[in-house]
Amino acid sequence: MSRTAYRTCPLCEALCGLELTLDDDDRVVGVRGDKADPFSRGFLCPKGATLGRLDGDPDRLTAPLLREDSGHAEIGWDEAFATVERRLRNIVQRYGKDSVAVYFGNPTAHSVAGPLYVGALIKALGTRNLYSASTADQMPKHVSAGHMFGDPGAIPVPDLDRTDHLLMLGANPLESNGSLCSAPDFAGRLRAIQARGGKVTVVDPRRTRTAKLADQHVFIRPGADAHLLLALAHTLFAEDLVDLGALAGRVHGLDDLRALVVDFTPELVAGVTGIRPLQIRRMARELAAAERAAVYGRIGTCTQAHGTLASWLVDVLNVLTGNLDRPGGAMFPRAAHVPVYRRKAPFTTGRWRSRVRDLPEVNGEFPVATLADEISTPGEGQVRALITIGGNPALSAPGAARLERALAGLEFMVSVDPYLNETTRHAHVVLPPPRPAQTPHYDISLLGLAVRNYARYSPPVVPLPQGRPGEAEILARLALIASGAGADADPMALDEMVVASTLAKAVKIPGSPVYGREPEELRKELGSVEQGFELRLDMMLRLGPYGEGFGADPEGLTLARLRDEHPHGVDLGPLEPRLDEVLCTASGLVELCPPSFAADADRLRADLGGSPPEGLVLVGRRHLRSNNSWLHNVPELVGGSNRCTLQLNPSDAARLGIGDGDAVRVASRAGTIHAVAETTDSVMTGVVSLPHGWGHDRPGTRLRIAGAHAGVNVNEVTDEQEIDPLSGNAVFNGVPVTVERVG
Ligand SMILES: Nc1nc2c(c(=O)[nH]1)N[C@H]1C(S)=C(S)[C@@H](COP(=O)(O)OP(=O)(O)OC[C@H]3O[C@@H](n4cnc5c(=O)[nH]c(N)nc54)[C@H](O)[C@@H]3O)O[C@H]1N2
Ligand SMILES: Nc1nc2c(c(=O)[nH]1)N[C@H]1C(S)=C(S)[C@@H](COP(=O)(O)OP(=O)(O)OC[C@H]3O[C@@H](n4cnc5c(=O)[nH]c(N)nc54)[C@H](O)[C@@H]3O)O[C@H]1N2
Ligand code: SF4
Ligand SMILES: [Mo]
Repeated sequence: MSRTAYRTCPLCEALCGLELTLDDDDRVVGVRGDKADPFSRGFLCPKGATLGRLDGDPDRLTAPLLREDSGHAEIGWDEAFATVERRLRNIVQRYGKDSVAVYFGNPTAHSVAGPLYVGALIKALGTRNLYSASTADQMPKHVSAGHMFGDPGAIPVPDLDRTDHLLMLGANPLESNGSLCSAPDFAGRLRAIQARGGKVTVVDPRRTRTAKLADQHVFIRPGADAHLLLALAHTLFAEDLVDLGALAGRVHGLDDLRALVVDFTPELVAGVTGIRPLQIRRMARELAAAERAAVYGRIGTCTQAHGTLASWLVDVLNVLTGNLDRPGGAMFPRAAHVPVYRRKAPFTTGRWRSRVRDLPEVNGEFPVATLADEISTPGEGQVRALITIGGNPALSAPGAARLERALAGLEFMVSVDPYLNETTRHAHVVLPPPRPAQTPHYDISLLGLAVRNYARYSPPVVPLPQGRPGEAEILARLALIASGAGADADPMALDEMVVASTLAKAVKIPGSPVYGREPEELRKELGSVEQGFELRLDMMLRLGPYGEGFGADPEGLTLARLRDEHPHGVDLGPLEPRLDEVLCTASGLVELCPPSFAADADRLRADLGGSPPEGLVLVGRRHLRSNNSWLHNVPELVGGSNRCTLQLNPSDAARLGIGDGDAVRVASRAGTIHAVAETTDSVMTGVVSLPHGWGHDRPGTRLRIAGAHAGVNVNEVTDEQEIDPLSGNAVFNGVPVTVERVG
């Protein structure tokens, strides 16, 4: 007898509801879109459709591993935690707290465990050596939001379902399914813009599937988005098209901005962007003329040399056209688990600096681009041990070959990861989280980025076997080890501590639903739970904007109500203007021209002048059936269009004597790799493209399918010495390379 169960897809930011079919042995034998989910309404992509294959992957680790001379061998959970405790304590005693680094990767943003426990682990370790995939991804957007709105988490999303005009830069949602903008069936939502008479414009050095769907595609030279956006702002001022609308009186720095953009004429940036001045003017006029418009930039605008400036200027345009915080413009979603009464201290960076390259801390992190430096440079404060959680930096970080060598030299490494892969093969202890079917789901990191206010909680579909910890428990136990409480401490103790301290704060904040109440009494109302994360999630939902407020609104959300009354999720309505809830700059205004950004614009001027740069530059690309480095072990998802080829324009190929299918050598300052050429006019001249997440030919891994479709690691040619200075973000796009035919 088969049964049906429901959960959210954990694989990307689209948050699709899934309907799973399970057989008698609790294997996932079928996956369909959950038609009753009010947000995704049955939408599903090929990755979600094969979640059963991933869930049942025979290469998935089921027990902890210990690295021995002969390779990795299985050990018991107690022994694994005891080993971690012993070896970490030893290293901290000898070298101090900063000798232990933490790196957490992309899947931690898709779990309950990551957002709830990684912070506690870092606090308990007391280390400043914190690294994550954020500095290979969206850190520029956090810095932009931090300086403009005061809160690095206040990232506006395009109100896709109501806009009439979408200007999209460096995003390819038809392959990625969207990012920093959760919108299941992104393509359907773009078509709906067109169906209601609106316009979609895509700016990308490649003619992507998204560009083909769009009404207009504009090729841009990689890394030149900030130049383009400044010229668009220039045109708005020059043609008297600036109209702040309801934002008038709520922004600071308009005059500084006007002064900054005054010489960035469309003519001036035409060479560096590769876009004709007339085209730029037309784009600015259309943006200003649209009833409701939104500008949206994603990874192509972040992982480049001017990532922060480009991210900032996207929202500058939203402000200048009066589209920030209004329906159909760029809006701030309201997540059900984030209290709106809490005020954050205004954002700042550089509170401490990295040891080797003297780079500023951003959001409490150092750039992943300097992790290899900190591990391999001797001296006081050198990193000797590393904890990775849901990350594969051996493939995903810039300058990856150097980082891999550094990983191999660590005294101790522990990885929380379901696979023995290119990174975790270096770990002395691997702690595997259970399969998705055994894992609860609530999108703590992503619901604040959804294009409708929405919430969904999925309990585990299959119970955990006796003695097997969930990922929340694994991370809680690591945090307790780091705090000195020991490998045997009750993991729930951590959650009780967090709940007690959150409630103690909440009762003191006027405006909170529990202002003036007794924390102990509130704790009692939460009752008893089986697992600590439930306690915390329940508390967060109750204190949140739709919450039951510990009695303040008896109809409001609790974890039990979300789980039992809304098993397919609950629609909490369209996005609403809420700038006042969000803003926490020192001035209380939107900072339109933060001084550090204006100063960084000098680097843009250095790029200007004369003829466009010669030589080839490298950009990335994503394929629909990929997910960074870790879905290549699912047979249905490799092959076909999902191939690790070097795409180049036929005119460049002819000039270099390269034919389609030829073997080529791609070289940069950082390294050299070999790939197969694929000629296509979908990439502009002067640009070549390789996807990331490949290079599965390392010894000592357990990835049978991926190993047979190895590909090459593009990050052996991306350069860890090049970063966006304001955010420390890696530069994956616009990397200067040479390409030659071999053989
Ligand atoms: N050249 C180039 N490089 C890039 C990019 C690019 O566009 N071009 N993109 C960058 C971006 S945007 C990102 S986000 C990074 C990603 O960088 P990473 O997060 O470092 O890499 P992933 O490939 O996502 O690796 C995810 C890891 O998590 C493990 N995992 C899977 N599920 C779970 C789980 O439930 N729990 C735990 N604990 N682990 C799990 C997988 O086995 C894998 O080891 O890569 C970056 N690197
Ligand atoms: N199928 C699939 N989906 C994914 C992932 C995956 O690996 N595979 N990864 C997930 C992750 S971690 C993330 S962060 C998101 C990313 O989601 P998206 O941002 O939509 O990612 P991409 O598809 O890489 O699109 C980036 C686009 O930027 C273009 N580009 C490169 N350089 C520049 C530039 O200088 N300027 C401009 N304007 N464009 C440029 C590239 O050609 C590419 O088309 O996707 C997520 N979803
Ligand atoms: S679009 Fe993303 S969330 Fe939806 S099914 Fe595909 S991978 Fe899962
Ligand atoms: Mo990402």
